[in-house]
Amino acid sequence: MSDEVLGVFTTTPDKIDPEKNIIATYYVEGRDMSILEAGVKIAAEESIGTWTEVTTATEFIIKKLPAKVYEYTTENRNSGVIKIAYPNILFDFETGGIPNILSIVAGNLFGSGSLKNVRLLDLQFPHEVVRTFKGPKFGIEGVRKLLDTLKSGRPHLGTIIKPKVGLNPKETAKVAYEAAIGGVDFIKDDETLTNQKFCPLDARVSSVMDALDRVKSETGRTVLYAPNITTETYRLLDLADVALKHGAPTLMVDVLPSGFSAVRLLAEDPSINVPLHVHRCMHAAMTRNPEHGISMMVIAKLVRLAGGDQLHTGTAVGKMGEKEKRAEEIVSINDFLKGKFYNLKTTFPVASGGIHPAIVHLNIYKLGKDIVLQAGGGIHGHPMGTRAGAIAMNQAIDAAMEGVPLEEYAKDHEELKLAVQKWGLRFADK
Ligand code: CAP
Ligand code: MG
Repeated sequence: MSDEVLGVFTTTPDKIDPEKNIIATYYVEGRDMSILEAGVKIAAEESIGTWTEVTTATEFIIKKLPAKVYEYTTENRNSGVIKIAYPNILFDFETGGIPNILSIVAGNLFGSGSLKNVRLLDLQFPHEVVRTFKGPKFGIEGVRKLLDTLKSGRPHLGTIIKPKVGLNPKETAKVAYEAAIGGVDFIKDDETLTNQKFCPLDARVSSVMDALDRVKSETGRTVLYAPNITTETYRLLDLADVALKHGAPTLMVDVLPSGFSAVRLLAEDPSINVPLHVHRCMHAAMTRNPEHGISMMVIAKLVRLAGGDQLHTGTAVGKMGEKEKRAEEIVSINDFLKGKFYNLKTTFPVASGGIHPAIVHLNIYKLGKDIVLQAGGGIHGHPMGTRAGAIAMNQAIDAAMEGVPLEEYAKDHEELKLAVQKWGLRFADK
């Protein structure tokens, strides 16, 4: 690699203003090249370079647009972590939005023949970028206000209607009613249910909302329902209209199959004034390999920019994810979602997948109280049915909030006792 190329695409940390650049951190494994050279391959390909020098570059291009490697640590001879600064001027934040950002910081580099592996670990955004986004309309505080849990600060209890597909609208509403009477705060469709013939969206939302209205008049409690409106982009607002017309108090979308722009389209539409629940199915295709892909932290940052009010980030213990490093990574993602991000509202982290009463304590202990704990099987699989399943989950949350050990609490709480008898005190995935 020539000194000239190194001169264009590298610099020192003191020359980098984080307000004038998007900072990307990558794990990189080059093929027969140093970690610095591997970083330069990325910086060049994703800003102004190609495989050879071209005769068409102008002074403006060479002076203003190159991305620059400004920090790197070598782990082995060919692998390490690098930081690249992409100058703001390289992007079209106003009209290009997240697609343009991703085409640059997470684009061709993944296919580069010079790199054996590359993983986008983190993105740091300057204010100039963040202020072009509206972010979540509700955030944790807004969702808590709807459910009147601001004062108690307890975790929200959610459920996913199970089986994940196949129930008709009336059957779905019956399960929703039982879960709501049992005490859940939030009910959602599963990620694979949208508008199938056996359970059309309009009839489903109207039946479920009738059931939840009944719960409201019988108990005074508000329970939220998020129908899944994941679809082709050009149909998204139509499906949102259908769901809202039938009273949906929240909407759900699968962000990776539909794209970050789907979330943003819903979040920034002035006629949609309900929280957005964001499911992350498909994420593990990118997030799971520690040496290649895109981290969940990056996905979480983009979802918050796009306007997701609730986002699945995983369980400290449950059925999904890699057990060993789960909690630590999730805690840092959840801290980002709950923390300050310029003027954007927060995003409520959702822990879902294999949750049942006996693992509630550990999840709250590791992930905190600002969490939506969702149980599908862990509610509808209760030996006495859905209502008792919801009661048992709430008993487990109460026990954790009061600092009483679960086994102790289960002694005089029948539903919890039965749940523990069925699932034991083990983790769902052991
Ligand atoms: C949970 C769930 C969620 C996964 C997603 C399911 O159901 O509905 O989609 O948890 O995982 O179908 O598995 P159960 P993540 O409560 O019955 O397990 O949030 O980690 O992406
Ligand atoms: Mg699911």
